[in-house]
Amino acid sequence: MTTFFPIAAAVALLIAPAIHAQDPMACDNLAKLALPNATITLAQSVAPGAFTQPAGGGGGGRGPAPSFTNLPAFCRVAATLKPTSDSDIKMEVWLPRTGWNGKFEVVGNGGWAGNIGYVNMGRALVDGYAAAGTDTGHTGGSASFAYGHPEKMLDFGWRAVHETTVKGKAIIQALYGNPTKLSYFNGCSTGGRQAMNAVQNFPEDFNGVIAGAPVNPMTRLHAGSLYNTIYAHKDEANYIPPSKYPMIHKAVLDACDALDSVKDGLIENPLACHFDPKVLECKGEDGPACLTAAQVGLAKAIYGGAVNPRTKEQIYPGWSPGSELGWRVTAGPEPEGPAVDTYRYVVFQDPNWDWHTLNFDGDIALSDKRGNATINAVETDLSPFFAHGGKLLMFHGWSDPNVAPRNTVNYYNQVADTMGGASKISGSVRLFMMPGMAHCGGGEGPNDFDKIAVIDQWVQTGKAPDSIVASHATDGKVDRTRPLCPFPQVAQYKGTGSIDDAANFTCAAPPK
Ligand SMILES: [Ca+2]
Repeated sequence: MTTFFPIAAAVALLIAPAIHAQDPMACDNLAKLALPNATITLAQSVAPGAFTQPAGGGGGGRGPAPSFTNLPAFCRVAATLKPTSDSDIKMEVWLPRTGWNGKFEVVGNGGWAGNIGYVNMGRALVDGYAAAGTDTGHTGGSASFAYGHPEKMLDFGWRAVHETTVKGKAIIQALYGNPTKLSYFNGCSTGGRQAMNAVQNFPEDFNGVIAGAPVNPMTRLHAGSLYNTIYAHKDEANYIPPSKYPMIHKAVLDACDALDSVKDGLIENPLACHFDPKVLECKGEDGPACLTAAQVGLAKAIYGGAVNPRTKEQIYPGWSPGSELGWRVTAGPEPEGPAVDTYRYVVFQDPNWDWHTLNFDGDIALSDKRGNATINAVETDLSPFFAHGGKLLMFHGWSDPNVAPRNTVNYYNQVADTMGGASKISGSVRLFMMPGMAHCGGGEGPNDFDKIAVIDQWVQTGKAPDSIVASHATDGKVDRTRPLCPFPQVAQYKGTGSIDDAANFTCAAPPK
């Protein structure tokens, strides 16, 4: 777009922070906005559907290759932030040209981040939000950036999201002339960990926070992941070939699907499922329909979780019955890449560290120390966030093979214990466990709901969600809806009507 911008207006801009949205030139002139420790590198009006993702961009999104043709006209602002001399944080804010709903959504990252979540920013924009995202201070999905760069580690750990939020609010104010009315953070996986850091360390940044499947404490999760890998390969006889995963999964469903009184291929409450893989032990020779005794040992290790061999302390909980189809993530041929990176670059600061050598006693103590100082978010007293009126929506798929869902249940219970019991926190935090959902989406269970609409409704009305309808689709067509229930409640069938229709279920305490 060709712009003409009188000098007088430019001077006025420097004096008055407000730029009026009706001024079609205002976006381009955000390039002149002065913000501390920040350089605006791009301020550009983007026509409807005209955005294309830069090479290497994206992340945080799921599904098919991103298409941005549905985006409305927006003002795209990119900035580089340097809160420390070693920082190099890239961020973007997308501001709707028309129809801004007055609110701000910051989107989270996945894995070791290293790119901006354009797909999720696009979704926020379509919903009428001003949206922001950050690469967290480095490029690419490896953690090698952190080697010898402690400040960059902190940028990844928590600072980039906070700085992006603060700068994003200032850019919104500058373009629209009004501050954002409400601000939300929306993340899953690493984004869930970022969400918990925001809640614990910057309780005034957001009015509502969505924390899905938090990779938190990241060092403990990655110890749990490597525990499975090490068990699988310390003796190759332990290794379960992925071709056996469906067989194990079917046996688990046969044992536990009906415990919730509905045979629907889903285990509503895996906490009540005490599947013993020993029932699958081969009577004679190894074969596709059974597990050897050594393989039974690995299956038990995966369900049981990482344990300190000396103290027997549970280092990290095991994965849940129902997760078998995804066991390749932690018990496959190779260790989980991000987990190895965590120990190489956060804990041992040794690029040549060999994952086979992880010991689950002293190394875990070291990982707590290094991790809690950088990337983990372990505080269970959330009073400052709640006192500020903040609402925290947590969710986690029960079949998640990447992040053990019981870890999120444990954290929720610890927050309740710290803060005087579940009834004291139910107006401020709710956890929705999702039967049959994999990591942040996918899987056999209802795995899709409008998270931002739920948190927005909660924040605006003050009424916490008592149930959320989620859906499952095949080839883009919804084939099941089901209520998600605030933990520890589970969905219970009313006894009549389709089991694929949420209307025929209620939320209730799990059957004894
Ligand atoms: Ca069931």
